[in-house]
Amino acid sequence: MKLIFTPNTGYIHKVLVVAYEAGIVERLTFERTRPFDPNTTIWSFNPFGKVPVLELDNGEPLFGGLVICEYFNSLSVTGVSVYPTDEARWPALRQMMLGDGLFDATTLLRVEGWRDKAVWNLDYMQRERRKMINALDRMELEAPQFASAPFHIGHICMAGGLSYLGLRNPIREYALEPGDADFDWRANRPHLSKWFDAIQTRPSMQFKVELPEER
Ligand SMILES: N[C@@H](CCC(=O)N[C@@H](CS)C(=O)NCC(=O)O)C(=O)O
Repeated sequence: MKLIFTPNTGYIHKVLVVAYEAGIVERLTFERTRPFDPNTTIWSFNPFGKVPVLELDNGEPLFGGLVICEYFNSLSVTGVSVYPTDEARWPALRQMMLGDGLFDATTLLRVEGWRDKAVWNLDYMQRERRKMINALDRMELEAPQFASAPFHIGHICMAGGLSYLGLRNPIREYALEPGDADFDWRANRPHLSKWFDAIQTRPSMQFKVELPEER
């Protein structure tokens, strides 16, 4: 199986974390692509032009990071499933969407900001910014309970969203509101910060794929 994605130092890719937890990393090959490069190959696999994509051994693609996570989990040889089936399931899935929604809003805000500032769609950017802040605040609210559940897809997606925000911070970069130039998601979110730091020790969180740069 081939995972087509954009490896970024410092970014926790949810699909890689699930692959590691499932013990199936050896079954994967990796290909780097950048979805916004004009010569990206991604469109031939995914009608939406997004990474990540998984090309199965029969040539069929799976796209949508969350679908790839479920697929990897279904192949687990470690006995680990990151999808709880008991009462932890719905909080886990809610937190999955919090993390993935944070990632999506961060990328959408970032991409809008690539346009010339004179033609920024400020209403749209404010909406994405609001989603990011709301997701972070909701995570902070729920964070005191994170440690009591077994490690799950919600934790993985939230770690992914937060690590992306560590890498690219469009709130700080575009400074739409007073104070944004110093924006730090950790400020006033002590429970979330503590939890995020604590899970970094997990081997699956540290797993990285090093690929040569595209030429
Ligand atoms: N939540 C989605 C996020 C995918 C996503 O937005 N990937 C970005 C990474 S930059 C992308 O490929 N964007 C290209 C585009 O929006 O056209 C998933 O996990 O599949």
